[in-house]
Amino acid sequence: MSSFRTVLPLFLLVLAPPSLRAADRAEAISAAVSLDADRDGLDDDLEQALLEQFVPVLQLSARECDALPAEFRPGLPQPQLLARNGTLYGQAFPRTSSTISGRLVELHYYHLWTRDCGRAGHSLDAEHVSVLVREQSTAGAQEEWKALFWYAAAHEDTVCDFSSAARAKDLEAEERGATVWVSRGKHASFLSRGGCTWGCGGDVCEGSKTWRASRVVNIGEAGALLNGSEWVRSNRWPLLEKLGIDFTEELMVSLSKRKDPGVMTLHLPLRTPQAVLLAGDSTADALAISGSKTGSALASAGNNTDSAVAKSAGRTGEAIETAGAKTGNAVARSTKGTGHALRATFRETGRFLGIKRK
Ligand SMILES: [Ca+2]
Ligand SMILES: [Ca+2]
Repeated sequence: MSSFRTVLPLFLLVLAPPSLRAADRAEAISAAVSLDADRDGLDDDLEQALLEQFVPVLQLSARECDALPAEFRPGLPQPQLLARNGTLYGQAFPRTSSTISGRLVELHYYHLWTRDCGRAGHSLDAEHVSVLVREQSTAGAQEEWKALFWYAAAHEDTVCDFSSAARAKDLEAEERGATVWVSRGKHASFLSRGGCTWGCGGDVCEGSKTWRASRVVNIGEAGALLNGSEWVRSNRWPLLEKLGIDFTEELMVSLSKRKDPGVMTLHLPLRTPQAVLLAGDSTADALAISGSKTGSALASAGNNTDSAVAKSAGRTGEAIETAGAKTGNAVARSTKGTGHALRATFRETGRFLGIKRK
């Protein structure tokens, strides 16, 4: 392969039309032999090899309403379904760190859906998991890469954010993909089944079926998309903003120093509103079964909450504060409307919430 790469540019130089300026000829030749079509400084063959090595194993709900992650028709500015065939889309780009030595690459895996069919569902749903991998520097050995950290996005940048991260060795996923639980209908991603019970209580990961994707399509980078993935830029979903880094220096340090081998949840300051929302959802579900008017009131509160959350998507700071305030108002309104029945249910969940607030 390497000799082919050396000879090919010379061959193309001979074939390039003499009418072209020297600079144009050089550029044309460079494009023809480019191994870095997404211009991120990383060999695209290596990107694909790493994406295939670390592809995560998804645990999907047996009652998943949207079947499988979808493949979208290439070359279109808007996402259009080609098939619900479990295709995963990938991204790989080089990273540097002031605290972690060696050659680093961050990999993202996007599982894209035609719809979110959970509470306050909507068309199109973009979710992802990522991993930071490092080249092993063993002299004379064949190129080898190992995962350091995994990250799973769950309701990112909303008041219900319960994204998580873990060291790869703690997940037994240093040389291969981690197991990731995907909640039914909402498609939030979790590095443990237990984590699925949070995220505002709307996630369910029971009755999972294992899905091993046979195909990972590299979407390239924001400034140079690959394989016809122009629909990444569509404003119909917040996919473009997910192409940025997940492993900040701060997160790398936290994970490196962590003594607890379990999964680390992020955005802990938001736990209290999550607890309230979780109680609200649990209450709504319970009362919906009873068919009481309280159930309707809570369903309304749930819609208001989701609306507030949706408005906060893509922004953290002020937007989350706004969402939190609206969520609080929605829960407060539902509490007022449901009276004694709701308060009684909150008392029943009190012990559970007490545990979660530790
Ligand atoms: Ca590249
Ligand atoms: Ca890339």
